[in-house]
Amino acid sequence: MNSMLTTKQCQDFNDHGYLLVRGVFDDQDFDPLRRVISSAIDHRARELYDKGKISSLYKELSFYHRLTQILRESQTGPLLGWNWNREVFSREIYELLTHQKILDIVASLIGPEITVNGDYWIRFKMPTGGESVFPWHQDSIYYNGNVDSDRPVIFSEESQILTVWIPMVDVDEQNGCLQIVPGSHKQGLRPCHRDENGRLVPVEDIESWGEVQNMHMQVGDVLVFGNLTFHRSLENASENIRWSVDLRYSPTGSPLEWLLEKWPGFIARSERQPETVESWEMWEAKRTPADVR
Ligand SMILES: O=C(O)CCC(=O)C(=O)O
Repeated sequence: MNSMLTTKQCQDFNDHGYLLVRGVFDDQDFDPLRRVISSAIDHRARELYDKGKISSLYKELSFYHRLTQILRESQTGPLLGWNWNREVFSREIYELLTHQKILDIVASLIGPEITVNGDYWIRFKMPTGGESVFPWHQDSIYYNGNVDSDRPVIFSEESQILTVWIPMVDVDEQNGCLQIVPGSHKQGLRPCHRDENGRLVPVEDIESWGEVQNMHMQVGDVLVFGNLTFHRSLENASENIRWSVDLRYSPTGSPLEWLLEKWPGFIARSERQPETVESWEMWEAKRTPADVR
């Protein structure tokens, strides 16, 4: 069944810079990815155990609690938690990235020639109070070359880079859901500076530009936003890790060589040249051995 967006949904995305699509997936659709994450956690737990940083492998704990415990005891993770890319590079990630429902949503917004950018992230947002806030930003600012100079070199303002943000637990203000400033994408790429944690934050009061929206989401919902849309994630004030995965897509042929060099991607869909679509094996071959676990 096709999952293309309606004209109204596309219009909303263009007007507000984001779109929340409810009930795209069932919880069990994430089982293959959970298995990959579990195995990556297992790998990490063994490393920490062998180094004497944890007293147990905590195998008896559930998927959702094991990493929290390991991180608490070992105190190894950065305060925001871990973001995994190469650690979960797998056929399962490929299958999520190329899931027909996601590609239909993406195609509705950027057209049928779709390249997956390799910078997908599994995020473990830790329950570490205020330190777990991910401050306001536009994704484009992280793609710029020389952001610390007075005049950043703009590489991606003109490009379309779509983020598809998918929670693996229900999210609200309590456990660090995303917030968005609707319409902020229309302001172009805004000046920023580095905060005390090295994060790139806007110098302007961007919250005054619109009514900040809390992205309450349930497992199965999908949020899509563009590279110029201001967003942040709130403090995780719950007891547990807030798990999510974010995926990125651009129209094939976008001038993003610098990005694809760092995180090789692949052509995921093509109406014009279907023979150019790349398989998991082709993507796997593009990653260097240092790039995969
Ligand atoms: O997941 C988060 O907390 C932040 C994600 C984010 O900012 C992004 O995907 O661009």
